[in-house]
Amino acid sequence: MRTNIIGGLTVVVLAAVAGVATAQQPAPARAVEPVAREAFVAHRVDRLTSADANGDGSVSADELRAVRQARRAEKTGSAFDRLDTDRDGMISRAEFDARATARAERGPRAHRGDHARPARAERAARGPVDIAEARAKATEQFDRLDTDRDGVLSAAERQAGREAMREHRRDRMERRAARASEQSPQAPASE
Ligand SMILES: [Ca+2]
Ligand SMILES: [Ca+2]
Repeated sequence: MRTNIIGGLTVVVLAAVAGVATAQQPAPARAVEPVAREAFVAHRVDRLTSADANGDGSVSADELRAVRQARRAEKTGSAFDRLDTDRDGMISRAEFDARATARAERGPRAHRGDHARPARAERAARGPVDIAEARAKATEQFDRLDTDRDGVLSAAERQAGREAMREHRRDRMERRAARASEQSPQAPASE
């Protein structure tokens, strides 16, 4: 009996050590790989093509909703798996508390819902997404980023594109926040 307990403890300690070891490993910086035009466009269009359940060349609001629901179900599944650390298919009080403690230690998370909602409404108002149009847009975007016109986005060209995109997104969010505070002066200022 006693050896059993000690054996169990050893397993717990080993698991904890393993957990710490994985947690402490720095996330590898995502390497920016060069990408050819075809792969670049495919990357942007493939998701639309797979969302186009009835194959009519466009992604309707319903099709988009179905994809979103599937993604949400997947996320819920992985959230459960994260909690169920001993993988027995149940979340014990201890597993639940461990997660809550970890979350409390990380501090409050910035609320993102306010930014996500207008984007979704805007998208819905635009109607179904035409896949051919999306392909043309992606090609156009590639050509804009491919500043040396060799048909391949080098790491530097991609990096420059990312920075421009980040800048653009920040501008848009600031404009949106400004608009929101005009509409409801009581709303808490978002950064
Ligand atoms: Ca469709
Ligand atoms: Ca290039």
